[in-house]
Amino acid sequence: MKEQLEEIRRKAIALLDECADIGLLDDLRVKYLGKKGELTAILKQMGKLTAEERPAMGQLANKVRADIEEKIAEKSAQINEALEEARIAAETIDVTLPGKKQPVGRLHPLTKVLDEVKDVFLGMGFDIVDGPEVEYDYYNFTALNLPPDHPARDMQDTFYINDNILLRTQTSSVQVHVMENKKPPIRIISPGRVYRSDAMDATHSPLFHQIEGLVVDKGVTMADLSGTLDMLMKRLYGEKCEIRLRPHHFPFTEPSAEVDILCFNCGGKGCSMCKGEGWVELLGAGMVHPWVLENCGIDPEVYSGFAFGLGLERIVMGRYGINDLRMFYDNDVRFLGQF
Ligand code: 2NM
Repeated sequence: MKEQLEEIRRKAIALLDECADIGLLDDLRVKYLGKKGELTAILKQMGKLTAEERPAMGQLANKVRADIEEKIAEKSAQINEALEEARIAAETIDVTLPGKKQPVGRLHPLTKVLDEVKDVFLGMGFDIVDGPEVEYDYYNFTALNLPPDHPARDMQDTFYINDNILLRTQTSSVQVHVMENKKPPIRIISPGRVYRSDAMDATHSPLFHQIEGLVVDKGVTMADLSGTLDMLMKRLYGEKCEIRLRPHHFPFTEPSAEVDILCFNCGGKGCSMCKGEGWVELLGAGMVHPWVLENCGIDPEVYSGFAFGLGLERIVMGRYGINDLRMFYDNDVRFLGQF
């Protein structure tokens, strides 16, 4: 038995010495010291010994167990230390290396110019109002004095969801909601996405952005409209910018006007940009039609208002000399990075 015990110690220590893996170390612990291990198996045979032999053999068995345990502890410490060293080595950062360049994003040109326009109107005491892009036919057309047979309602131009629900074609619908729900004075702009059933090309897109404005109060006149737009254009295009109103027709305003600005390229002399005109058409405007006010529960005998609508894309294209609308929606960073 003495030989058996010493053989176990010799083999165990030899194997442990070679061991470099924490899982293997545990396997060895079980193999030698576990309940079904080799040492336990020997100890079970102690009963066969004489009473004289037993104490010495017991002592030896305990010594063998202690030696193996000590070796396991020593090996375990060694292996853990090596693991820790490897981990630290793997995590080492060379702080002297140059950093990785993080590309910085920027605002989309449409967002940039819209922010400027919002600033101008906030400065004049306007509120900025949002509304639904999916709208009832009533708010998009009927309340705005577009009778059921009006050509602008044609299926060709409008995305209909069903007979009386559609994707808004203008943000005037938002202004109808505001006039229904709020008593004058009203001073708002409603910027946002609008939808028209057009094929995409350099100057058309089924989705684009409008900024519509509305002022309703006692004694509002065409002079207020003209002054407001003049201020907007001077802020957007510089102090030298001038506007001009030409008579036009819209169903929702009376009188109505198209608004031009003095060509910022040639200053009015006539060039390729303004096609020799000296003026560039930029937006539509007018005095809110009395029937529209009435539709919204505002008494046209007491109140009057002006309204205007401008296309954001067109302003941005003019500002930066962009000649293809599609570039706004391509998400090409070579384009977007220029603004
Ligand atoms: C335009 C041109 C002229 C307009 C009218 C209204 C409302 F709701 F007050 F009737 N909002 N916007 C309007 C007027 C829009 O876009 C070219």
